[in-house]
Amino acid sequence: MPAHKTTREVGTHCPYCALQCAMTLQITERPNGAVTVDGAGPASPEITVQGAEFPTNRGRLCRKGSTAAELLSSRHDRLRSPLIAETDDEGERGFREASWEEALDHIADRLRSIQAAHGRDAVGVFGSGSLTNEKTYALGKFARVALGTAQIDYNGRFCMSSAAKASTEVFGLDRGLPFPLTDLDAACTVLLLGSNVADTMPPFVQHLEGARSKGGLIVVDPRRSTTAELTAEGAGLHVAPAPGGDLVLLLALANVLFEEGYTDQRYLAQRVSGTEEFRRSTAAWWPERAQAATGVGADQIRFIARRLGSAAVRARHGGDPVFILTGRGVEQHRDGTDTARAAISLALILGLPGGRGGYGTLTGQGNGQGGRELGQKSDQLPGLRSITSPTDRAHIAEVWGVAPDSIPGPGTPATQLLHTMGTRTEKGPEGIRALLVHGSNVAVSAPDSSRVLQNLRALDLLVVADFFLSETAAEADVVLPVLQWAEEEGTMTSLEGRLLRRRRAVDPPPGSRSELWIFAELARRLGTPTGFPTDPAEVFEEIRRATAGASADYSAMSWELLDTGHAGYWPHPTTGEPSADTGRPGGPELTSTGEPIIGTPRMFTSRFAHPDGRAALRGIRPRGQAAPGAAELTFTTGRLMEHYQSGNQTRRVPALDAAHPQVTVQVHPATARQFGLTEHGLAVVENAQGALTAKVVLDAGIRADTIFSPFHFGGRGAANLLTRGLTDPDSKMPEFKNTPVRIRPATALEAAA
Ligand SMILES: Nc1nc2c(c(=O)[nH]1)N[C@H]1C(S)=C(S)[C@@H](COP(=O)(O)OP(=O)(O)OC[C@H]3O[C@@H](n4cnc5c(=O)[nH]c(N)nc54)[C@H](O)[C@@H]3O)O[C@H]1N2
Ligand SMILES: Nc1nc2c(c(=O)[nH]1)N[C@H]1C(S)=C(S)[C@@H](COP(=O)(O)OP(=O)(O)OC[C@H]3O[C@@H](n4cnc5c(=O)[nH]c(N)nc54)[C@H](O)[C@@H]3O)O[C@H]1N2
Ligand code: SF4
Ligand SMILES: [Mo]
Repeated sequence: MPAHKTTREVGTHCPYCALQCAMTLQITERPNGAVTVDGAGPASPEITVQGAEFPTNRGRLCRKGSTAAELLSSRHDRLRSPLIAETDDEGERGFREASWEEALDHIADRLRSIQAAHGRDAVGVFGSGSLTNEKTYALGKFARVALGTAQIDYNGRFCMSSAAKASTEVFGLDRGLPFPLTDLDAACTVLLLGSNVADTMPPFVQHLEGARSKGGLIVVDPRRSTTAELTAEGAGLHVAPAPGGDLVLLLALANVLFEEGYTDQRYLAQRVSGTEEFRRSTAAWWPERAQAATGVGADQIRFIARRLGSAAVRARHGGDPVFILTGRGVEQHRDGTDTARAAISLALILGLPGGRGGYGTLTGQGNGQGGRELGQKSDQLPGLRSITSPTDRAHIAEVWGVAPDSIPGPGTPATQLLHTMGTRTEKGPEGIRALLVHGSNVAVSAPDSSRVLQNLRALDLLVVADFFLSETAAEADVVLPVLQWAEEEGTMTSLEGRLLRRRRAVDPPPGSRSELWIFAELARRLGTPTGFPTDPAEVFEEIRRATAGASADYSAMSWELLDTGHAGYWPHPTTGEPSADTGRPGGPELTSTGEPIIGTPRMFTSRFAHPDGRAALRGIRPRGQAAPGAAELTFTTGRLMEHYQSGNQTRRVPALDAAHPQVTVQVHPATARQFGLTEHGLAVVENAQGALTAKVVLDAGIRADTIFSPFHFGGRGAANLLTRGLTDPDSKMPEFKNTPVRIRPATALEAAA
């Protein structure tokens, strides 16, 4: 007799990227007497996933989303107990299972003694854009209040910091898309720089259909990516500058727009400052000069500028909107902030932001937006508040119930934190001595990963919270098993600044604990008088108070409204400007699926976020870069459709693993001939940092001077063995997309290793 089955449905959002596609989980549970595959814990539910009706994904999911529930089912490699590292008599390192009591006591003891010996800032905390808003907020508070350390930063430093910095400087505020994603549908022209949405957010592509049908999708990428392919057959244009050429390309586009009179003089006079300064800095970049620097033809530069310019002129008279969007391809560079600034400046001189289209950056991680505004960045407090502003500090101190002076100042940005941790000089320890990691696999995803691995091993204490043993967790002194997306409640903020409810759908495996509970337990052991609520709804109430009056204001949002199908876009203040819900004659504005909108779906419609209400342009001058040597190629990195980030989740899904089981290097056929490489043979890519062994994939769509690998693999297949620790001076974002390397066939010995 089969056990009695019950099936129920839970509506939630995908665990992976910032598009946060809506999905329905259908959960079938067999209660009585069923045993799990591995004998540990209750029967695993069968879960199927279906895309749900929602404005951004409209029922569609990518392959990662549709297989996401496989990781919720009981699996042999799911972490089920805290682990403490031990070395046996032969010197072999291993883990033993420990109780929560023992693991947390041990961590608290070690933290206390490390801080007593080396000071409070000797302990670092590393967070993530994968954490819910509630966990992000609690992590920042835990670091500053319970540990009293300034040293907290997160993986969004690798992802969003350049575009965030540029938006903050030019617009006065950073919301990835300052308009709903569905506004793109009406566009006649979209300039998409360094983003491969067709692989990184497949359901997004439907919002490019409008521009494609009008021949207006322009993709800038050194590869003919899946997205660049969307420009074929009259749908638009693909241009392929050499990596690092984007800034000059953008300045050259601006040069043509100024020269040929396409700029919006009225808009600039009323809403923008610094135009003349910006114009002067573009004067040196006439198309022929830019052609020599970027490899994009002067004719193509003029063509793109005229297309943008004439479309913007039509938009001024009620025509279709025009958008300029950037992704990691142009942002993960030493000049990523300047490049994002140039893209925003281009949108401004055309008069686009605030109604006729505009600029947006495509946020990457599931909670990449909430992650960068709720206080885990080294220089930030919740609400996009500044950690150096006395009024911001006072507001947060009041909410936390601590003295303003007790809140530490700015800490060290991620790359520098990881590259100095555990190191010593003659004068003593250089960087932090202990690190707590929540939601990142830095041993794979940080630049110059062999240095990061070496430094992780030199720490006095490494604690990693994860649900699977990542390459980083494998190095830990203590591993803490935590909950996955559908095992806990919370909120996420998507790439369009929209708050979403993430719902608990299944019970977590016994032995794992929520991170909110871990923070509360550690804080108690460290003797912190301040409360750390363990209920996410309670934390959300605190977030509302902490962000009240800040630029990322969540104060009028509530879980009840989100639960009853309201679409909440921040800022949604309790005071000040009325929300779209209450302020519109004729009732609330609705999303394309009929949900009433609360908060601010479109920003900058009447003013920018600087005190004078104007957007702030200024001059941008490329700093110049050394050209690669004669035998060198430019190594750039990025993503495959089937894997997510460091691959710690997707490499465990059989179908995704089978689609891409090992690291590849994409090479132009002419380059392969030049260097003696054969298709599907193994190549060694190397430089002073290290060497990567990868399977060769020939592709005539990539520039001959450039090669590409995904960064989803660890060990000898980690692309970050080659990337350097170079960072953008303004944002401290690392350069993942422009590394000089050499390439050669692997020797028989290397191939066998
Ligand atoms: N499948 C999948 N989807 C994801 C993720 C994932 O890991 N896997 N991660 C999520 C996250 S966190 C992020 S940040 C986003 C990232 O999303 P994207 O920004 O779309 O991702 P990337 O593949 O890193 O880079 C995009 C493109 O930039 C190009 N590129 C490389 N160098 C340059 C350059 O110098 N100039 C220009 N113009 N282009 C260049 C690459 O060839 C690539 O096609 O994706 C999110 N979605
Ligand atoms: N060469 C190269 N390197 C890159 C990039 C690139 O384009 N090229 N892109 C960069 C970018 S944009 C990003 S965003 C980073 C991402 O790289 P990582 O920061 O390494 O991100 P993930 O692989 O998503 O790591 C998340 C880890 O946390 C776990 N996890 C997921 N959710 C939670 C949670 O709620 N709590 C806890 N405790 N753990 C959780 C997962 O199992 C996984 O082990 O990589 C960067 N590195
Ligand atoms: S596009 Fe992103 S959010 Fe949507 S299903 Fe794929 S990974 Fe999930
Ligand atoms: Mo990212």
